[in-house]
Amino acid sequence: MKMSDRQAGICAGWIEDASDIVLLSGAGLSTAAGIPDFRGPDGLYRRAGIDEPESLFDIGRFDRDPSFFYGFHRKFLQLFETVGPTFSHRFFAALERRGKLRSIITQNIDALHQAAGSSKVLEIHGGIGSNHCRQCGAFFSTESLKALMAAQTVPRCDRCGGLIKPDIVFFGESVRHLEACQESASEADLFFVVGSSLVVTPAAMLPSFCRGRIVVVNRGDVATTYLPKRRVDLFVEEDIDSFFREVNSHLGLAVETP
Ligand code: CNA
Repeated sequence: MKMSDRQAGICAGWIEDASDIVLLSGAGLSTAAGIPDFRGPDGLYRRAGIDEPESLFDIGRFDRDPSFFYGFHRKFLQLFETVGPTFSHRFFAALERRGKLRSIITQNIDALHQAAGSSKVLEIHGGIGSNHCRQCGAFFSTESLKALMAAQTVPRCDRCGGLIKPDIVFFGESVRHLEACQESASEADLFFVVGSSLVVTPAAMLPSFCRGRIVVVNRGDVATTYLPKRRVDLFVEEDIDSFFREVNSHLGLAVETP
């Protein structure tokens, strides 16, 4: 029997026992949907030749030179025209329907958990679904932002000429829902970290609030600064969708097909 099959059996047993499951998801959960991650071997930064990923999402840099960010965001939004939730997004939505899930804390900005049917989602880094003018605060849907981007290199507010920014949390801005995320993590009896290198704080600190079991599913380096290896009950270095398909072969949840 493969090690990951044995781990899937153990994990399924823990899910059966649990009633307050929390998921902390990262970019690795969405790579199978076709959205590259930031730090994996085929990640977005490496592809774009960007050595310092933080510079792309640095709020000071954005205000000084928004064309740097928008050059990237244009390509990023194009990606979203063709993507949909993965098996694992749909698996966690099925856990919510089963009444097992306390919350999903996602570092992702792609709204694929909601597209899969999850409602208990805390977007700690915001999302691409809404945008606001930095000057007058006017709201812009992603569709209206795209229309402005079609005509301008850097989209400007049609009321005041201010700079429009997607509601993604940039480095230098405060994260969202931090208190609710910490509370969820502290009440979890089973905490999953899935597809995250755990290098971005404060999200990387959240597992340390958990008093229950911790399962990490990630193929690639996971920082141990805030989550020491000894604190992880199960470390699965396997493809995320393959692993949760195997877990579900034990649980038999009705995972909706897209
Ligand atoms: P990260 O630092 O890019 O780490 C992702 C991890 O997932 C890496 O260790 C990969 O090796 C691993 N991984 C990738 N694919 C798989 C797979 N199929 N099976 C197993 N492991 C896999 O991403 P984090 O989320 O930790 O970093 C935090 C940033 C990245 C957040 O602020 C996100 O907003 C941001 N981000 C989000 C998206 C998105 O919304 N989909 C995409 C790219 C980056």
